[in-house]
Order: sequence, then C-alpha cells, then structure tokens
Amino acid sequence: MAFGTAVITPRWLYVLAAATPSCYGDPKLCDESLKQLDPSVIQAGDVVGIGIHTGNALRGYELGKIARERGAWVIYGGIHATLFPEEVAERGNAHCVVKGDGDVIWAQAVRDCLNGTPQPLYEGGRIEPDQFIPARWDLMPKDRYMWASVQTVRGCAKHCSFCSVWRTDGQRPRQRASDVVVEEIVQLRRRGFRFIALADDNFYPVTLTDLKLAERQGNTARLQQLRAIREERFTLMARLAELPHDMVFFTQITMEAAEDTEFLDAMKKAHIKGALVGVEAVTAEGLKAVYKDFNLSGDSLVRQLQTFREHGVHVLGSFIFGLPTDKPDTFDATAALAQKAGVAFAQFVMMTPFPGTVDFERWEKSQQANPTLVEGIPLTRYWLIPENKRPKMFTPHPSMSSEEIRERTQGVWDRFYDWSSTWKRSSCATSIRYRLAFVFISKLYRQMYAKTGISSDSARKSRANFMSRLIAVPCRRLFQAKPMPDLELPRGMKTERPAFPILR
Ligand code: B12
Ligand code: SF4
Repeated sequence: MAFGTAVITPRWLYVLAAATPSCYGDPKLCDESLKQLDPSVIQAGDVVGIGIHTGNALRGYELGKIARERGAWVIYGGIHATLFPEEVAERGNAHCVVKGDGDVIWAQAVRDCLNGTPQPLYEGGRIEPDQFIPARWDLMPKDRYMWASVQTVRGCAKHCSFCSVWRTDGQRPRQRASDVVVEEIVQLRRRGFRFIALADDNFYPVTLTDLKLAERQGNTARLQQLRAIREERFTLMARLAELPHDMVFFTQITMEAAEDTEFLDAMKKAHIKGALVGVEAVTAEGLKAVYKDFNLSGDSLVRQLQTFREHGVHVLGSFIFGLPTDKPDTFDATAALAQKAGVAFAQFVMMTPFPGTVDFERWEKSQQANPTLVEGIPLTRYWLIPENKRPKMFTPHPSMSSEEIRERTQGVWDRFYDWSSTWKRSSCATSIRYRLAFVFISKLYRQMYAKTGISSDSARKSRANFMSRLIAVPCRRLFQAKPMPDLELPRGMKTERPAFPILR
C-alpha cells in the first residue's frame, strides 16, 4: 500500500540515476512505496531498470512483465537478483540481470540494450569504495520522504547466521572517503533534509578488539589498514560535527561500539543521535544460535545498551523471536530487558530465513528430501507464494507453534509501544515539541510494523494502514527543515565536485 509519503529514500534508485549516461537524458524514477507505477509512462524502446529485494520480488516480476509487453528493455538488479539471477530471468521477463553493485555496470547494460545487444547476465561485482557513485538527489520528488539515505561503508566483518550482508557485500569494509559523503550530505541539507540515515551495514567497521588482535599478532600491514579505516571514520565524524546543529543522523552499528566510548563521543558530536543495534537475543544460548556470541547477554547487555545512551547515542534495539532456543518466557524477558536497558525504540522481528544466509541454506537442505509445497510452490521459495497464502513463519520451532510465536511477538510490540511506556521514554527529548515528535514517531513505527508480517488479521492490518496514513504526513513535516541553499562545505573541504558525476 502506498500513500504518497515514505520514511527513507531508496538509495539505489538515485545512485543508478546518477550512473545513467547523460547522453540519454534524465531517467524517470518511480518508487512504488510512494505511488504505484503508471504503465503508460513506458514507451517501446525504453530501458526499464527494476530493483528488487526478496520481499518485493514478486511485484518486481509483475512490473517486468508490464514493461516488456509495452516493448521496453527490462533490466533487473538488487540483492534478490544477485542471489537468484536464473529465477529473475525466467519469471521476470528480463532481458538482462545485473548481479552485485550497479554503479559501474549499469551504464554498459543500458548502452547494450539501446544498441540491441543486451547480455543476459552482467557481473557488477563488489566495486571499490572510490567507484561508489553519489546519488542524484536533484531528481528526488519534493516533500515525499522523511529521511534521505547516504551510505558511508558497505560490507560487514561479522557472520551472523540470519544475515546475508557479509556474503553479498563482503566482510571487508568498503568505506567511502569522508569528503564525498559530506558533499552529498551538504547537498541534502541545502534542499531541506536535516534527517539522514547513514545506510550502512555496520558504522563501526573496526573494533578495539580487531586492533588489539592485529597488534598481538605483530601484523603491521593489517594494523595500518585498520588504523586508516578508523582514522577516516573520525575524520568523517569531525566533518559531520561542523554541519548545522539541527542535523540528525541515524545509523546501524554493532554492540561492540559500547566498549569504545571515544567513538561514541565522536558520534554524539557528529549529530549521530541514534543507531540500530542488533541485540537479536537476550540469552547466551540465543546468541550462540545466530553466531552472534560477540554480543553480551543478561545484565552485561543492559549495561552495554545503557552506555550508548549515556554517551548520547539513542538505541533502536532489534530483537529476533522464533529462535530455536526461545521459550514462552523469552518474550517477557526480552520486553523487560528492552525497558530496563532504556532503548529509545525497539523492533521485534520474527525469524525469517532470508536467502543468502546460513539459516536459509540449513533450512533448504532440511527441506530437500520432502519439500513442503504451498500452491505447488516450495516453501523455500516463499517470496513466490502470493502474499495472502504465504505463511507468517517458515521454519518450524521445536516447542512453539507459529501462531503462538506471532501472538507473543505482537504482545511484546503492544507492551513496548503502549501510551504510558512511550510517553515515559519520550523524556529523552529536550523540548515538548521534540517529545511529541518522539511519541508520533514511535506510533508511526509501531503501525508500520504492524502491517508487515506480524499482523495476519486483516482488520488489524487495515487499521494499521489507516493510522500510518494519518500519522505519516504530520511526521514528514516534523522532519522537514528550511532549505539552506547557501550552506558551505565544512572547513578544510575546498573543492566541490559537480552535484552528480557527468557520465558520457
Ligand atoms: C538502509 C537499509 C534499509 C532501510 C532503508 C530501505 C530503503 N528504503 O532503501 C530500512 C531500515 C527502512 C530497511 C528496511 C528493511 N530492510 Co533493509 N537494508 C538496508 C541496507 C543496510 C542498505 C540498503 C542501501 O541503501 N544500500 C545502498 C544502495 C546504493 O545499495 P543497494 O541497495 O544494494 O543497491 C546496489 C545494488 O544492489 C544494485 N542494485 C540495486 N537495485 C538495482 C536495480 C538495477 C536495475 C540494477 C542494475 C542494480 C541495482 O546497484 C546498487 C548500487 O550499487 C541493506 C543492506 C545492504 N547492504 O544492502 C539492508 C537490506 C536490503 N534490508 C533487508 C531487509 C530484510 C529489510 C526489511 C525487510 C527488514 C524488516 N524485517 O522489516 C525492511 C524492508 C523494507 C522495505 N519494504 O523495503 C535485507 C534484504 C534481504 C533480502 N534478501 O531481501 C538487507 C540486505 C539487510 C540484511 N540484513 O540482509 N532497510
Ligand atoms: S547482522 Fe549486522 S553484524 Fe551481523 S553480519 Fe549482518 S550487518 Fe554484520
């Protein structure tokens, strides 16, 4: 469902727009989270690029069919296309599928299509950070998004079992130079964006433990490399600190950052006011089950989460329910821990085996001998099952039914976001205006999640849709700021590249 306002800009769309050779003119962009595509805009001979992740792959295939029927060239990309190029080619009416990063390869695929020589598969690979293309924000529709998104680093050194990032984006952090990141942010602030999501997998790519280990091993080359990455992070944060004080950044980070208070203090100065921290599980067994035993559990976990807040970084705690180690009392224990640790926001997601993950592979293997089918489609291809027939959980739990897990998860959301708890948490805001904004955002966040996956009951879903629509517009206004067209780059950054690269 789209209602003309979205939370975060889909960055890939604006990056690919910038990667489109200028000789073909400005591309027309369509973000279906704002408004459904009007097929009549597609003309025969056009090139249509469709970006898909697993959750919207089926809709992507519908769009591919529409575009191809209208005589366009159809190119797919995005994480799902990277993981399942054959499926995309077969089901999506594709002329071409791009695997990996699109920044560089997109121009070639477009050119080949327009010359009538498309190749079925293009390997975009993992490009180096100096090849990442800054987005074309000049093509963004006005007054539609609450947050813009800028990526500073791609990849993550960890290897959590439920996450595909370390496998698709790699374990080596590919970190952009701070200059190009800040230039993009300044352009966004000039346009009136003061809330920016740093769309990184892990904003803290080098931990103190990594440094100590390299030191202990006497690995000078690695130590130098790690120090350079860390130094660049501090340079970036120092530059962000020089931007207007009304700016607010939000990112994703591992819990280990709590041990590095110098880093947290730099984040605070840089206006990075919040971070999603993957807590996942509150018990040691749960953490082991998802290969995340670098996280702490119990009271030490509470302490670590509190450290973020004490250093001015508010936490959006992310918790997973439905792990094999979960028991009925895990739900209450998690809700209590989230309250005790003082996290500002929380999300409670149900275990989903996303393709490309260790969990997915394990599950696929277990299904090989006797696959479960829904409408003739193997459950391990759940994204191809029409949404109204799709189960809410895919992997059986050893002791609880899917319905029990769903209901208990819903209960934790309800408890965490009830009026009194939300109002209490809003005391972290510095004025009554911000306090109200905090309550609004909490409610919007909760409503948006209520309609994704967790709620199977359609009355509840349509109520959630109605509430999201109602809250979204005032929320977006709260996020807007007066444009600052004359905003200068921070000191020490003299040269400014064109707002977007001109490719021919
Ligand atoms: C920021 C982010 C978000 C943000 C913003 C999303 C948005 N509107 O853009 C928020 C927090 C809202 C979010 C939400 C979710 N996210 Co998210 N998110 C990310 C994150 C960290 C970065 C995405 C990003 O902006 N990257 C920067 C751009 C430039 O890179 P890119 O998108 O990969 O695009 C490049 C290539 O893929 C390719 N490409 C992409 N599209 C196309 C199209 C064409 C035609 C071509 C040629 C190339 C191409 O070229 C691009 C440039 O190189 C990724 C992790 C990751 N590393 O991708 C997860 C990720 C995409 N998210 C993921 C998930 C699961 C979700 C949620 C379902 C979580 C949840 N439980 O609710 C929701 C779904 C929301 C939705 N309906 O879209 C998964 C997807 C897994 C999968 N197999 O689909 C990822 C990979 C993280 C993970 N842990 O595995 N997410
Ligand atoms: S969940 Fe977070 S820490 Fe784990 S591999 Fe993915 S991005 Fe890295």
